[in-house]
Amino acid sequence: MACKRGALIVLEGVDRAGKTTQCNKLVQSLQQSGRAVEMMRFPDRTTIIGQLINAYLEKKSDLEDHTVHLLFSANRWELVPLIKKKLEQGTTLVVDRYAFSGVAFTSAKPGFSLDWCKKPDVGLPKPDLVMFLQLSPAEAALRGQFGEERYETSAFQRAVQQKFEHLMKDLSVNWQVIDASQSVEDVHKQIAYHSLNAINTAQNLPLGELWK
Ligand code: NYM
Repeated sequence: MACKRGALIVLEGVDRAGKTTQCNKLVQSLQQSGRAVEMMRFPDRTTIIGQLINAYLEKKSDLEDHTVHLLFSANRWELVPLIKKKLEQGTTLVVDRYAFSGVAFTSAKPGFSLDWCKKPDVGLPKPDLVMFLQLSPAEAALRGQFGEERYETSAFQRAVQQKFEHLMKDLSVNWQVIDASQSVEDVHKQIAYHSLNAINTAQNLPLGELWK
């Protein structure tokens, strides 16, 4: 029989919730326990599509809103062959943002329905676990100023948070909400616990298709 597949684990949340710190810690702890694990992040700014997105986020270029939404999605699709290959080889992937950020950020713009925003990502590899790092706008404000990138204002982040809340009502996705106001170590313990469960469950299940 082929080797057991790895799990697709996603961390989501509004900006400054601690996703990147927690992804790094999770990868490190899984590696230390001898598991095959790698980190990915979206947008992946290293590809040609990713470079277009990067210039847009850094406000070095302007892109029409539908167009940039489709570029974010294309940036995930271009990595699907690699994602599938790694998972099949038994490597667990810890992913910093995925299609949920894609939908939450674009649908927070005027004139975009959640339904339209989901369409381009329908059929992507379905995460075995999506952990949402929950942080109130007030707590996020205590973590310092926003950066200079597009979308980094508290009004927009509040709208994004509401869109994430809609997405989390979808029980076809394995959501776990994590209180990100706790200490880095306490947040990590919960993330590690849910991740180990997901890794154990996923190894005997086929990879699903998102929103299908
Ligand atoms: N973002 C991220 C989107 O608007 N759509 C997407 O599909 C994804 C994956 O890009 N503000 C937004 C959310 C963030 C920014 O920031 C990427 P970072 O710091 O690289 O996670």
